[in-house]
This record gives sequence, C-alpha cells and structure tokens, in this order.
Amino acid sequence: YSMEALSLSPPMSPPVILTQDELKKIAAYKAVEFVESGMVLGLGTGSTAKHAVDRIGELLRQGKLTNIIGIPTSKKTQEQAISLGIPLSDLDSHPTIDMAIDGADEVDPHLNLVKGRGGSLLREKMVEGACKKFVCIVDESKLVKYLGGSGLAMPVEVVPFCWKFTAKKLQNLFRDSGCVAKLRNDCKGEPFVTDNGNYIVDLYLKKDIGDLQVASDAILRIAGVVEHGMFLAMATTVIVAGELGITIKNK
Ligand code: ABF
Repeated sequence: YSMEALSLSPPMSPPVILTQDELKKIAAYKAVEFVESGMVLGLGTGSTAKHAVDRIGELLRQGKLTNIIGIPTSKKTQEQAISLGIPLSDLDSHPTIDMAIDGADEVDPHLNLVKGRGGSLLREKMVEGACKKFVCIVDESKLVKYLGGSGLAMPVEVVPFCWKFTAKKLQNLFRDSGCVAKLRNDCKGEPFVTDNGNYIVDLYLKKDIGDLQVASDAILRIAGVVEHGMFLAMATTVIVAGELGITIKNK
C-alpha cells in the first residue's frame, strides 16, 4: 500500500477544528479532483458521497467537467443526480465504469470495507465491482482495526421470504464471535425495504470474524442471502479526512 498525507492547516498555525460533515466534504472534494471529462462515473450513496455528487454537478454546470455519464448506486442518488443535471446511464449500457466515488461505514488497515448501513449495498457492490478505480471517501471516524470493530452493524441484504430463518443461519454462522442478528426497521418500525425490495439483517459482532474471504463465502452460501456489506479488496484508493489533514491510501 502507498500512503500520502496532506495537511489541512498552514504550518505553525493552530489546527482547524472541523465538524464531521466538513471532513466528509473535504474527502469528497479531494476524490472529485481525480475525475476527468469523458469519464463514466459510479455515483455513491450516503452523506459523504452526496458531497461528491454535488461537486460533480457543480463542475459540470461551470463547464469545468464535460461528457460525464453517472451510474447511480441508489434511487436516492439517482434523484440527486437528476436534480443536478448529471447525465445518467446504467450497467446494462455501460458495463465498464472508469471510476466510482463512494463512502463506507468501516475501513480496515488492508482497505477492506463495511458498507450498507445506508441500505444500498447491493447496487453499490454491483457498480463498484464494475469499476476500474473505486475511490472510497471517509472521515477518520470510519477507521477500524478489523471489520465489525466499530461495534455497529455488519449489514446483509436478504430476501423477505422467511427472513427469520435466514437471520438465524447468519447468527449461527458467527456464534463464536458473539453474533446477534437483527432485522433492520425503518423510522415507522416497519421492516426497512431496500431499493431492490429486500430486507436487511444487521449482524452485531463482539469479536473479529477471522478470515474475511471465508466469512464472505459462507454468508453467500446461505440461500436466502442476496449480498453482504463486506467489500473485500475492492477499494483501489481510500481518502481519509481527519483533523490533521487528508491521507490518501492506495492499494
Ligand atoms: C454508503 O453510505 C454506504 O455504503 C455506507 O453505508 C454509507 C456511509 O454513509 P455516510 O457517508 O453517510 O457516513 O456509502
């Protein structure tokens, strides 16, 4: 891995205190610097990716970027991109994407990610899996020692049919890590439904799950599972914005 660090404050001046949203915006704007006219771009979902999509829209409006085609990773991002006038397409018409920019919920030291706390993991994985470059943008709160290490959810998209059966299988799979599987609800207390009409089972882990590839394969062997939120070796670059500056980690 290569790493580059850029400071946000001029030398000898006191450090600037930034909000988490400002850090997200800094990471997003940095990523957009890598965008070139004529690119087919995967457009991510979430509050960090939203800043990147806004910035792409702004540069298009100013004529500083031209001929961009966006491939959105969710209905929400699709709506945002349409409102900004970003031309859109899909994977059927553009099976190869030059670059995607998207956030993450966790980033481990090997640049493996947990995604999907926003519920868009399936489309994100399809789009980002088709990219030559996947630039992941995060503030430093997303860095973890191991995936699941934040104590927050590891999301799995499942078909609604007998979801309890699938959730139990997932919980049993990681019982040695103290796994508790819970169905995600929306703000009305109803099951959260993804853009693809599926449910999300969130896995809460007390310990690390060991070999991530083995865990991934085991999850995907459960018939009711559609996809999980571990993005292993998919990010080619991770841009981390922190109080002390921006760090760019390359695979
Ligand atoms: C998407 O947005 C998701 O994969 C991830 O769940 C989430 C990160 O959210 P945020 O940028 O709002 O912290 O990238």
